[in-house]
Amino acid sequence: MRSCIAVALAAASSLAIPSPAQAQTSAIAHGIEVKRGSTIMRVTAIGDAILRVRVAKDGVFPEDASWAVAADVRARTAPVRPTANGFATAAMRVAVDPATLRMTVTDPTGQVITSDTLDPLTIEGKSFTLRKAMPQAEHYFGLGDKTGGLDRRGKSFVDWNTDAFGFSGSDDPIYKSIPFFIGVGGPGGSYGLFLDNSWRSWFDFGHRDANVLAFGAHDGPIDYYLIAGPSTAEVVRRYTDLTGKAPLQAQWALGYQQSRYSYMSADETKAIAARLRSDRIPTDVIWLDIDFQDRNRPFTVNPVTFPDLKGMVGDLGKDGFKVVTITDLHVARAVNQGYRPYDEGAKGDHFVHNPDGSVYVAPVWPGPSVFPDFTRTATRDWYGTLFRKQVDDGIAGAWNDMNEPAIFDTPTKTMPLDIVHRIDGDGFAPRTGTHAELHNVYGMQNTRATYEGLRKLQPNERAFVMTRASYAGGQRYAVTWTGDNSATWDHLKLSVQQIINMGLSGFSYGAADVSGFAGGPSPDLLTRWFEIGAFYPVFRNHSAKGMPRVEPWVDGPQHLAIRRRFIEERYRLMPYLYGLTELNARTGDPILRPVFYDYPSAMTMSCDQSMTFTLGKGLLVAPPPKPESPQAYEICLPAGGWYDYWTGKRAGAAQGDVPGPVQSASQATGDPRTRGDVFTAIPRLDQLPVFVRAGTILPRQPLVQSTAETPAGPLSLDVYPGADCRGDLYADDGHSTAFQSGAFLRQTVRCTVTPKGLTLDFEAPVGRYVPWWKQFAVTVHGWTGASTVSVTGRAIASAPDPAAQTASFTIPAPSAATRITIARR
Ligand code: NBV
Repeated sequence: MRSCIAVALAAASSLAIPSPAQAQTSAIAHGIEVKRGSTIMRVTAIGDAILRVRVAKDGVFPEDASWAVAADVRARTAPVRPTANGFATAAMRVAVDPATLRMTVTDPTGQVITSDTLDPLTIEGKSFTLRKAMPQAEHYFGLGDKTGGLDRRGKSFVDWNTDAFGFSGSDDPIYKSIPFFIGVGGPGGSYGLFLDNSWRSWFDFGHRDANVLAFGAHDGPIDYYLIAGPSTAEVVRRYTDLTGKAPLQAQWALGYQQSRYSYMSADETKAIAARLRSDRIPTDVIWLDIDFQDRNRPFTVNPVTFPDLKGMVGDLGKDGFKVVTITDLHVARAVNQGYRPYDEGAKGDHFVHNPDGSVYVAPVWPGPSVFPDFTRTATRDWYGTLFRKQVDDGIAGAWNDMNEPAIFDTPTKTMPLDIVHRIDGDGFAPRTGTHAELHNVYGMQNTRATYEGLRKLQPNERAFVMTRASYAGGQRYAVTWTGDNSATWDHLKLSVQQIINMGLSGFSYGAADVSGFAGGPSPDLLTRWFEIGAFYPVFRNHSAKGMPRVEPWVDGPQHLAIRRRFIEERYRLMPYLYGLTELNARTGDPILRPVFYDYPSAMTMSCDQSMTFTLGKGLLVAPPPKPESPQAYEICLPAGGWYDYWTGKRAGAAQGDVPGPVQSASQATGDPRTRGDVFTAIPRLDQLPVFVRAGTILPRQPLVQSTAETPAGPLSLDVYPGADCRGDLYADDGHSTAFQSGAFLRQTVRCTVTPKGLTLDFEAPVGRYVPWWKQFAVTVHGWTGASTVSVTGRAIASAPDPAAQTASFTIPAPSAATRITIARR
């Protein structure tokens, strides 16, 4: 039952909303409802730190439905306590001025998390605009895959999935629509805002009006979520509680991946594979682009150029390669030609329609094509079955391209807005919707059909899908890449910024074509791209037809040696990387992150950090912010202490180490453990500065040529002493879903600096999976002098290396809680 908790006469009125005679606030279950004329605003708590805000423009709320937020999540609630003009949860206080609908959200101490402007809402016909204040100190991140640099402040963006071949660093919109951003640096800490609206939407971060953050959509529901932090990490974790975690990928998805538009024949594909192996370039995946198909028809294979796809895939599999093939969503309109996707689709009425009821036909790669109605459950289920042959042929994953959807020979590059889709499920009553409503979710539903189809066909295997277009929540189905970038230094930089922002927007498995898709990279650019790409969550080399070749060997042995060294390093880091993906699947923490994610103080450090990123909390990668320039640049290391990844020695002015490309220490004021550190680095093409947080225990493995190979020898554990010192080991079979029922191993290792040296505590492993490692090769960094190492009181041999400043020893992998002490002699 509703109780009226405040009634106010609307003395003041915004220009935008017609002034009502009366405005009224009522307490409802888990929130409040505010009526102002014919507008009703409902704010409810679906968690202590997550609010849902819905506005009925004309007194009637649209259906409670979402492509992004599952019904059971939308149904969540949190306890609230009514207040004079709103309510409070354990983490937020909400106040709404009934006269203007102006909402202010504060933390329990009264610090403003976010507040509306004085005229918070304008409704014009079917479109709406919402406005929030933009504190001076606040910066904005997220929005998925956008150009325009790391920080969104001062810029405006549109969400409308667009095939953007050759996009520039300022083109907008491009392929994806993720209407979610994070405000960082405001008085109440970081917060997130997700506008759950699939229509064409837009966000303006002080572009039009420097103090106003405005966003809106051309139609559709006013339905948004406010997510409190106060840390950025808490916002991202909560956002992925809301829209779903990315599922754990197979381990091979983390290996090096070789692609080209296109490897034209089985012979060429095998030759590429052979060269990768003979040149000792560790590789896991080879990709087949559209030319492996018969006349560009999805779900076919060219019988002349790929006469025995299954045989080829089997042979490559024996050599440790997986094969991923492209499957565009369009279906060739091949009437009476025995083409199953068309015949079945037409019979089952699975294609989208023109307003007059006829099937919509438009040109794409196969010529005249028809388009599955992916927003309809029955069509997704049918589409998923089409992957049976690929699965039988041993294809490891699917690549969904062109799913904005891209259409040829039309200025809009996509379907007309009045094309008719059918929708059902996800809270939607069965009904039709126009392309204007469903454009931005069409690609996501394409990946959903593919992912669910693959999961049904192989219920015990994880499913790998790569997509170009998507919408918020699409991370549940597919990994993604940034589309048709270009072989320029600007694009190399942009790729890092795109992947960072995608990771903050739920899409933790980001990739960009290494080399740039369009144009040919200089040898130096390609080498740098390999170096940085080796730290991307998904590492794929890909380039366009007619462009110069960009496989690792194309520029001769010196460049190849550098490129190979970085690919190898990625494989050594596989246990760490795989641990990060597993962490991501549980928490939503991105694999590749902005530095401020784990180190908020980095926001105020002086360096240009527009290309710096962390891989998990433990590794910080600092490429030159002007990657084409030979000029010296500054690297900021947040407080806490760091080691140089390559030399293993303490990095920092205070320690006097000047490792690797870091030529001179400068500007360090005070103790770097508390204030952070600034270095001057001189770029060298063969080196990339990488640092390890003091307090990291980094697992690494012996080199393999693919993840299919079992590493020979012990797992390395490099201990970099420091505060909160720990390492997390994770292993499972790398491909099946058995980990979900306990077939995994998780083991935490901690280290503590003691007056005599160090203790290393292995917790007992959890889970029933038996990993490949039998021993740990432990290296303690920053160690000088001889040491006595004992395992649960029993002395074992250790080897000090004064030059490297390490102490090393090897132990059997403990199967129970074990303490190791390392004492100075
Ligand atoms: O399938 C061909 C390409 C593909 O290689 C690329 O990665 C996609 O982004 N595809 C676009 C279609 C046409 C590109 C000009």
